[in-house]
Amino acid sequence: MAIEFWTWNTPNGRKISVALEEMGLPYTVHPVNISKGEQFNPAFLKISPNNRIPAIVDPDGPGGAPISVFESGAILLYLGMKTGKFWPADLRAQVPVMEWLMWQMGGFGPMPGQVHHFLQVENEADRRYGLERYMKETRRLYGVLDKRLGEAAFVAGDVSVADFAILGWAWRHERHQVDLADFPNVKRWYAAMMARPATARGFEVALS
Ligand SMILES: N[C@@H](CCC(=O)N[C@@H](CS)C(=O)NCC(=O)O)C(=O)O
Repeated sequence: MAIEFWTWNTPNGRKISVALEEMGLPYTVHPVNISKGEQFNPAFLKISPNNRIPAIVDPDGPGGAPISVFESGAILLYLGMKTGKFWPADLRAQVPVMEWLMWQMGGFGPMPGQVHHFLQVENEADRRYGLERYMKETRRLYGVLDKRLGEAAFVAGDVSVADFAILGWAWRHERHQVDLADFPNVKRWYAAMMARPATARGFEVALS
């Protein structure tokens, strides 16, 4: 049975459409218009108590009973563990996937997200302060990623759910004003990921 995918056309939403496509899982898109406040609808809050997209409902959850999952990192881990795809079986190989997934969730998302926010601030002093702070940190994170991708083809060696998580935000590099030419290993990885047919479908599917 198809997984219900509650989402909107944002970096955190795209992580999951890419993963669902890459894993070949059937799903139905349920748009949640976050600019109209639909994330506060009681029915959505039941599956996503932090009023954020994305969330999923898997009718074929563990033991054959339905399960809902919120937080994109938890969804990626759930889908990886459920299918055994893009999630290695071996604990040693799982460690870098967890590391880079947590790195994305804790920094490479929250920081460029602040850049997106401060770009819209009208008060010039506030805008300058916020952009200086968060653009600097965003560029530092791109530097960390670039170094890693100079050592490994994908962040955890083979393509994993961690790449899908990071890609969702790298997809918005123009919006947070990062030129990938400054980070050649990220640029190479970005092109390789985007050339994957299932990943491309994950970015093309209508989410809004
Ligand atoms: N840590 C969460 C963040 C999700 C998140 O920030 N979602 C945004 C869209 S990208 C949202 O739903 N915003 C609605 C709101 O702030 O009310 C995750 O990774 O799932």
